[in-house]
Amino acid sequence: MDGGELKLYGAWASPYVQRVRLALKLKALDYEYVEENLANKSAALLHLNPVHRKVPILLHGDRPIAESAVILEYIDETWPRRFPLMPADPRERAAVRFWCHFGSDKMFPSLTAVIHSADEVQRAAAVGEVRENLKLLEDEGLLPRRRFFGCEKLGFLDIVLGVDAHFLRGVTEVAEVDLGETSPPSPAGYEVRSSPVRPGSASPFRYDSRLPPRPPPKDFGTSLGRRRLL
Ligand SMILES: N[C@@H](CCC(=O)N[C@@H](CS)C(=O)NCC(=O)O)C(=O)O
Repeated sequence: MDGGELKLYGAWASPYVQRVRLALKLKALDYEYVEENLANKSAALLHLNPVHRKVPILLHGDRPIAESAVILEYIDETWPRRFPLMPADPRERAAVRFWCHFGSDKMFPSLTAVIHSADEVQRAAAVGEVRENLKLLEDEGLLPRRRFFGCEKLGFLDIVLGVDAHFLRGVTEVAEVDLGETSPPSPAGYEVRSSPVRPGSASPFRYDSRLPPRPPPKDFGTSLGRRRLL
């Protein structure tokens, strides 16, 4: 492996970690995976990401890289010829980065707010925010009227927003909320992501099969270091 072996520190329920796992899979890169207990972080995690103390952390040789979007760009730039993730056009790249921030700063926090809401009032507000965020994506034409987010080819944004979509399905199960009336019908609308990785590809390799199996919902929040779900 150029630059040394790859090791990923993660937590199974973290969409940020799943982003990196998907990118590594698409790039066909081998790596060692280390599952962290975020309620009791390892010394290695604290040493490798002393600023944020969060996963994912990708260790390439002896060089740690943190922050999922930074890691994705690092992987794409280090192995540019294997399944390029970023578009070539600078304006398209800027748009990808913009919506990537949207996923991290708005979409994902609204989803976790549903899980961690303390009562029905809070939960209704959080669900409302998820719906607003989905509407923003829809208004931008980023939800799956097309095969992939934003462009004709699976790429960076599919990894970022597609993983949020997977998380969203988990959220609806765990919090027992129905987001089905949103426009587009949220979890179902995302099912398009279950299509083969490459258009025309004969590969039976499907989106869900690239994600690790999900343990029972009760473990969903605790694995992210929380004591209770609701
Ligand atoms: N902005 C970071 C967010 C990573 C993040 O929030 N990771 C969570 C798991 S989903 C974590 O490690 N939490 C541990 C903590 O907050 O103590 C990224 O994109 O990588």
